[in-house]
Amino acid sequence: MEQTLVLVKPDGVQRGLIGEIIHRLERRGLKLKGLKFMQMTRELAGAHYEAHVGKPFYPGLVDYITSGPVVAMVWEGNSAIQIVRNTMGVTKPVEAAPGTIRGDFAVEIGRNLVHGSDGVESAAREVSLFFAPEELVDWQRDAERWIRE
Ligand code: DAT
Ligand code: MG
Repeated sequence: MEQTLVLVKPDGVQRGLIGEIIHRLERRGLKLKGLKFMQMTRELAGAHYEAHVGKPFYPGLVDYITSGPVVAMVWEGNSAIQIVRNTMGVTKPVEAAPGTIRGDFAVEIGRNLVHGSDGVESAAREVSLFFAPEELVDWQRDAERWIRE
């Protein structure tokens, strides 16, 4: 079973899209494991985006992700990482398909609303950056058999 870290970025919070983004992941059939509303520090942003250190857009990226509160979540399910990525749409909103979060609500790469881990290793690393193990909830979803065979 995969887990993936999702962030509603500061633009998503400011634009009132927290509910919209959660709604889409919830309806898709993923299972919520943890959720917190928080202000990211520059230290956490640096750890989260360590793969981008040194790139030209890195300073702006850290400014943006720390510019206001975010919603951090862990979602679980088979193929959860790819399901979230496909529900988000591609990084550049101009190229994101209509029907995706970025394709429906965003226009610029520097305001692309949402983060989702891009692989098994980054997901494990990012989940542990934002959540202690005891902050992830074990629960049975009664609708499970109507979502998964
Ligand atoms: P994603 O958020 O789709 O996983 P990423 O991990 O490649 O994309 O990059 C992280 C964020 O950095 C991305 O959401 C927006 C920003 N970013 C990436 N490439 C960029 C670029 N060429 N110019 C400006 N911002 C960029
Ligand atoms: Mg990424």
